[in-house]
Amino acid sequence: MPRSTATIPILALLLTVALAALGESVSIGAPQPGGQLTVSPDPVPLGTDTLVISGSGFAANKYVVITVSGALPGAEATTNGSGAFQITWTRWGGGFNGVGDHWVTASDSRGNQLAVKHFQVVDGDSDGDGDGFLTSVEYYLGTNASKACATSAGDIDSSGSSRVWPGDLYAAGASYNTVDIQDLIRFVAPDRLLDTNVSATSRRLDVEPGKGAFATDINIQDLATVSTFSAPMFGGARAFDHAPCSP
Ligand SMILES: [Ca+2]
Ligand SMILES: [Ca+2]
Ligand SMILES: [Ca+2]
Repeated sequence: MPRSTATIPILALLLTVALAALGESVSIGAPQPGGQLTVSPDPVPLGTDTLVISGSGFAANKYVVITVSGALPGAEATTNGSGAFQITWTRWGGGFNGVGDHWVTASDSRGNQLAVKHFQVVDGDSDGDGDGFLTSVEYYLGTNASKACATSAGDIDSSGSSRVWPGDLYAAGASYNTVDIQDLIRFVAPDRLLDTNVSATSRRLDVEPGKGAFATDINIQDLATVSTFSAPMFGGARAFDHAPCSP
């Protein structure tokens, strides 16, 4: 065999190793530093077909492979100089058609897992805990969509409202775990929030999300809902002045 043909593959191999060492000197055989992933929306309503997947805290200017468990396609992204990326991912075959747990995984080009983010596909049009409010409304309000009755001090927020039952806006004393006149008073005292738009602190009162037919988010409709809504946990009876919610 002529010497020249044997040396070409060896030179090519050496060149490849040298280039790899120059370009990725810290990552040969070792995973990139991992980062944080976020998914929007979170949770994901049933039927959603598009997610915005963002990452931060990864190595700068690196190729990242994105996978969503139980769904296709896989995707790829390249981090910017700050180690962040954002992609819009669209599920093949249409929207998520079942509730349940999923995970977004970011891996490097060698398949090393860098970060994992859990998310849930939820049915926003159901009232899973039977407290009279749809899951989508509970997520909007920030209340627990799988728990109806307060069971501990941790279920009450700093303003005195239930973190688990949207109707229980005043969860103290005789009004704890019940809906009564005290809950309606929250719309006007200690601060008058009726006929205002939501802020970070007043969103909890917007139990009929948004303005509807009115000029402001928190309006007479929200007050009417608190005084008239019925709840599956009470056999469909009106919640106002009903016996307390019992865990
Ligand atoms: Ca609830
Ligand atoms: Ca109450
Ligand atoms: Ca409203």
